[in-house]
Amino acid sequence: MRTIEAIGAASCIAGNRFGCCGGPRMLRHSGIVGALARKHGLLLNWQQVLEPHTETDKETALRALFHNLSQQVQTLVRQQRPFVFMGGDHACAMGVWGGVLSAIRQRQNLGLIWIDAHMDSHTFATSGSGNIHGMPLAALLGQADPRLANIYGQHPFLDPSRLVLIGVRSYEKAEQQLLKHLGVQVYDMARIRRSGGLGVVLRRVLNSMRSRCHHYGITIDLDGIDPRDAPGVGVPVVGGLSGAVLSRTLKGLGSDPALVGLEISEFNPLRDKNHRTEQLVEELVGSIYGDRWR
Ligand SMILES: [Mn+2]
Repeated sequence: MRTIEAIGAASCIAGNRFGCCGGPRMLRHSGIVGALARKHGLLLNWQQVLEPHTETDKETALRALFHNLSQQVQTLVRQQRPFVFMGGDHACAMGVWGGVLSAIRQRQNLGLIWIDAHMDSHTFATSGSGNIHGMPLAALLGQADPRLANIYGQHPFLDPSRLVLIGVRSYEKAEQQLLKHLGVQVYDMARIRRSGGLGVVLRRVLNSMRSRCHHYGITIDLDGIDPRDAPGVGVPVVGGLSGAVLSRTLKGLGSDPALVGLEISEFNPLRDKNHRTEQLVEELVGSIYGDRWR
């Protein structure tokens, strides 16, 4: 049996729909707990699940939440304890990966695999909706406008050459231009098909991470996966990644000491169908960190 640190943030105030704050509760209290132990040999050691203080204004609440989240993450990374973080909406990535970057303090050494239907690279200046969960990558890359930079806080920035997006199929011109300008690798669905499929692409990206980075992390926005496999998300987009191929390809990755942690975001239990998304979360966490992968 293996034990992994679990952290969570029940925060959905940066999105356009409420419901994804139920994610951590699900992973902590549902049948997943038993299934992870029984089927995958995995126990989750839960830390306190954070919540935003919504009596203040939203941006102040998020800044404080991400600061606290970053502190939790930094402690784990410094102690070399790999973690699974359960969101919450994807804005939480600012606290999670900002925390990892603060802990390792060598920005050139962190690689990040960003699985998502969207580019999440807006700022307040370019976003039509103002939804902050569409902005975490701009902040992590050091491309924020002053309002967004204030939410991100004093964290170091991600090196764009060590970031790879996979599963992208819904974005706006300003986001695409920003990532292109920075030279970020983007595997949209067409490029994934041209390159031999998700399994081939993921293995190639993982090999590149291992050879070029001392540490790397994975963030899975569940909307990157096809809505047939993961219907329980806030912003579903058809034509996405196969949940089965994703969990099969990531199997056993948790035994790689270079993997600092895993973020799973945007799970909305209220929109799930027949527990499909819930089971996929179990499969992903179990196959990455469980001990039954040989
Ligand atoms: Mn996202």
